[in-house]
Amino acid sequence: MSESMRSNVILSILGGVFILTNILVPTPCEAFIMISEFLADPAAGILGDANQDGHGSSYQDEFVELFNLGDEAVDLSGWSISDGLKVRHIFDEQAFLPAHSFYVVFGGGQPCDFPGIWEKSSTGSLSLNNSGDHIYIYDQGEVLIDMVTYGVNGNNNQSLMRILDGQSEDFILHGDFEPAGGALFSPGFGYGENFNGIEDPGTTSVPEFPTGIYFVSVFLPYLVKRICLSA
Ligand SMILES: [Ca+2]
Ligand SMILES: [Ca+2]
Ligand SMILES: [Ca+2]
Repeated sequence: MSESMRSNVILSILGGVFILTNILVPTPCEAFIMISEFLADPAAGILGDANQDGHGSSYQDEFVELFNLGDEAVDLSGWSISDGLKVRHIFDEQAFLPAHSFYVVFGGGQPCDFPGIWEKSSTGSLSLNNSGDHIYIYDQGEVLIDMVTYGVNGNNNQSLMRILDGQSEDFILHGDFEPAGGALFSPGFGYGENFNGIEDPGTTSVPEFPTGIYFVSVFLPYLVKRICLSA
C-alpha cells in the first residue's frame, strides 16, 4: 500500500469515528417524555392508597407517572408500558399529554380526584415486582422512549421518583425528596421547582439513556420531531 493510500485509509477511519461520535452524542432537546415516578410497592392498608379509591391494594395502587418535559403536547395513542415480562398497558386513541404535564397509569381500582391526567392499565395490572423489575415506555412505532431498571429500592412502601431537571437519571425514594414533606407518592403532580405541571422547565439536556433513540432519530426526521422537537 502506497503512502498516500495508507493516509487515505487512516483519514477514512478517523472520519468514520468522527461521524459515529457525532451521531452517538445525545443532543439538547426541549421535548421528551420521561418516566418521572413509579410505585411498585404500595404500603399496606390505606397508607398505600395511591389511587385514592378508599382502600389499599398491592396491585391496584401501583402506578407509573410520565412527564412531558417539553413545550409541545404529545399524542400517546398506541404507546405502551411494559415491565420485564410483557406489555402491561396500551394507551388508547384519546391519550394526549400536554406540555409540562403529568400522565399517570394506575394498576387498577377506581382512581379519583387527581391533578393531571390518569387512567387504569389496559390489562388490569401493571404487575411491578417490588424488589426488582424493568419499566419500558415504547411509542406507537415500538421505539423505546424511556426505561428504568430498579432493584430492592422499589420495595420500600413508597414510590421512586426522578428529579425533573432533564439531567437526573437516578430515581430516589419519594420520602427522601425534601419538598415532598415525607409523602410516600405524588401521582399526577410534583413539588415546587420539581414542577407541578405549570412551571417552564426551559431548555434541558437529554439524559444519557436511551442512546439508541437518539441514534435512530438522526436518521428519521419524524422521530426527531417527536422526541427532540428543538433538534
Ligand atoms: Ca408490586
Ligand atoms: Ca387504592
Ligand atoms: Ca409525581
